[in-house]
Amino acid sequence: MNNPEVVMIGLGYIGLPTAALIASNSVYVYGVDVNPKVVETINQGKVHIVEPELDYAVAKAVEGGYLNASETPVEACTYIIVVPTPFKAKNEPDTSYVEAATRGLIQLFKEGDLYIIESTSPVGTTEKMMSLIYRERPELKDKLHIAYCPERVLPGNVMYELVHNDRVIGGVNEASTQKAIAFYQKYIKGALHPTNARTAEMCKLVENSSRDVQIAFANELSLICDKADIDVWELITLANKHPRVQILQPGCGVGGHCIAVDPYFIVSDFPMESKIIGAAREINNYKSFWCVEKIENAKLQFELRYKRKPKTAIMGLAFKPNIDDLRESPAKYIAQKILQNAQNQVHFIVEPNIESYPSFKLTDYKIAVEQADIIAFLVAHDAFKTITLSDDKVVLDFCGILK
Ligand code: SAJ
Repeated sequence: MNNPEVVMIGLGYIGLPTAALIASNSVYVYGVDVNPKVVETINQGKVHIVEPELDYAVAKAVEGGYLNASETPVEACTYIIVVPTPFKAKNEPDTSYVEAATRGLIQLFKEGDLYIIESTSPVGTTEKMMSLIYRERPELKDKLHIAYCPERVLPGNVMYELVHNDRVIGGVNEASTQKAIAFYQKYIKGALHPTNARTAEMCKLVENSSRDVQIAFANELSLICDKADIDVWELITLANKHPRVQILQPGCGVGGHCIAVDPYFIVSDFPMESKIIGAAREINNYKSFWCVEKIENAKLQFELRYKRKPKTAIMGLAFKPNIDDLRESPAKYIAQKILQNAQNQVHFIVEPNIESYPSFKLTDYKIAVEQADIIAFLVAHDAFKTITLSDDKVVLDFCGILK
């Protein structure tokens, strides 16, 4: 097979679905990942991540010869970087994976190529990578197309949203923006909105930070209502009857590797200005501690009242309802804290969306609910909505499952 049209660096939750989408248009995509197991799995036409319809898309693309994977890149015309941008200590963003991926491409670039970063990045990253490229390849200055194009797909609905969501396309100059739009419009039905690289980088961060602030407002209400002896779920339902009020739902904290992380990209670069954004992160993190306290307090009250230690059911470990993803999950954190303080009491850990998990012995939710004295709902899984609870149970509902 001749040289690929597209090289996709990073074959994870976003990179692999994006590679499969492009390949499904009979475009040869050469995927690159540092993990040899990921490379091997994909070359077998299989997937290493759970995402509806992805397995079929990857199998078809690999079988058709439009997708293969390797640990090192080759020459192409379009290069897309979709590697993680994790955090170092003290919430400092780490763009070393983006830089390493870019360095691995520098000798492959030729005039007219398109270089895109999709990874969530601090503002200015794309311009930094441009300087890096032109320092090493001065003869290519202003002859490459360079853009930042964030994605906003929802885990669990990626294959649909990749095609139908609007996208923001931020070139380092007008020609780069237009070149990136011409590329994406071959695969994407959503509108493509042109802007510059810095605005596109900030747009991604602002989308998730705005949601984090909204969730923090709901979580703060839940703390206030607990003190005010008001049902926060009823309160929010009533407030949302207002035509222009849309308060989100309190939870046991904010999980996932996006909403709980992206706001720190802004706070770390603009610490003096980002007061609400920083405070929202603190509130959402504090909510998980607060849930641990409420559960421990309920256990103590039970023992004082019934002169015996309670059996406690912890309902849900995933980072959000109806998924099996426990990465950065507040519920998982709460369960771990409760078990650390177990004092040989009985605890039932429930997660209906997974079979097993290394650090927890899981119990079926029906058994847990029947045998436990205290039932703490952390995640509003649909499976829990059929549960009927006898009056003798002590119920803590941190996720509105009972409303
Ligand atoms: N949560 C609440 N209350 C709510 C809504 C959510 O407590 O009312 C919690 C969830 O339980 C979860 C966390 O917030 O722990 C995040 O869940 P989510 O569904 O809000 O978001 P993600 O992380 O699955 O996906 C988000 C989406 N961004 C926005 O909705 C602005 C998605 O579009 C992004 O592409 C994704 O982050 C990402 O990868 O950036």
